[in-house]
Amino acid sequence: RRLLYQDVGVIGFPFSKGQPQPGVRSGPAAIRNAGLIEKIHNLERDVKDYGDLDFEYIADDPPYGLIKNPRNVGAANKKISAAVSNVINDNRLCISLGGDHAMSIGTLHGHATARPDMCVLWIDAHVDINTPLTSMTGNIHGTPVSFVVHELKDYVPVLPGFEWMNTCIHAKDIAFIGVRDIDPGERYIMEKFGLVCYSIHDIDHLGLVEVLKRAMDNVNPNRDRPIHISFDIDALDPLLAQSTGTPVYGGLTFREGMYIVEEVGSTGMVTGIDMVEVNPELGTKFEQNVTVNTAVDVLTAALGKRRHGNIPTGYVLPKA
Ligand code: 4U7
Ligand code: MN
Ligand code: MN
Ligand code: MN
Repeated sequence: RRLLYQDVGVIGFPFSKGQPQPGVRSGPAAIRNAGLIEKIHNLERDVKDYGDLDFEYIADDPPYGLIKNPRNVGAANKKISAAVSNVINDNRLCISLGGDHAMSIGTLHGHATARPDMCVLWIDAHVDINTPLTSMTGNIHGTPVSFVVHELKDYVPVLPGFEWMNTCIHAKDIAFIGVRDIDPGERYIMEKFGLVCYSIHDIDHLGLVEVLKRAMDNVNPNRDRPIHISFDIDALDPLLAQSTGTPVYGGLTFREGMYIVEEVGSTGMVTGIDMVEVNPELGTKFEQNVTVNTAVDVLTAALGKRRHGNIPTGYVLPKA
């Protein structure tokens, strides 16, 4: 198989202004402390840690309608976009550690800047396609997809802080998997623009193998496009991921989560992965550990760790 990028770059975005809970800023540190870099290294991949980005705080940031912190979120995403395209232009698969899902405005924009032909698998309990005008919570982490899809350009106002950005993917370039909580405006948008969505119901009905095959046929029919996986930890069942801001019952099992990233990762075409919405300050100590360790397991599985086992290069079977 053709491996597009062998080498890996990890970058942290301790960012929380897309929703109200500050603890999600500790996501990158918790995921690093759980040994991510060493575990990637053990997979015999060259891995470079680009560290964490820091974001300047803009004190004067009144809401735009209901939407909170537009200038902080816009400015942060400008930096995130540049950082991600820099990692990908270094010929490394970019792993972006969050942070809340508002940061994926920047990760998708940066990935598309470096690789305009990329496509997106959005693994989430939610579709995050509210526009700033349909959002009922005013939290930008429920809206990132609306900012990047060309077809939605006329429906998304240019928020203060977002003057720098432009849309970067088509509606047909993204498929959603794991969905089970969708707002009325989002459902309307999904149907109006023909966005592809495989809900938990579809997984129950068709099985995950078929769902994943269909999703890849939708966004990557010739299997020749670079792939961005945006993995919201709340896609997984709250039993595995209680430490997240918006958990929803009845999510993906551990096995389903692992299967998705193993299968997509083994195409060799993944060039960007987001791991978002890990909030190590929510839940009990036990739930925090389970959530963070699961996030690390998802990432290493995407990078080639196999549950059937891996043989290190040069392994020699000891002779008696
Ligand atoms: B996440 C929500 F209303 N749709 O817009 C909203 F239910 O990044 C939830 O997927 C958004 O975790 C969840 O605020 C955002 C809500
Ligand atoms: Mn979500
Ligand atoms: Mn999300
Ligand atoms: Mn969430």
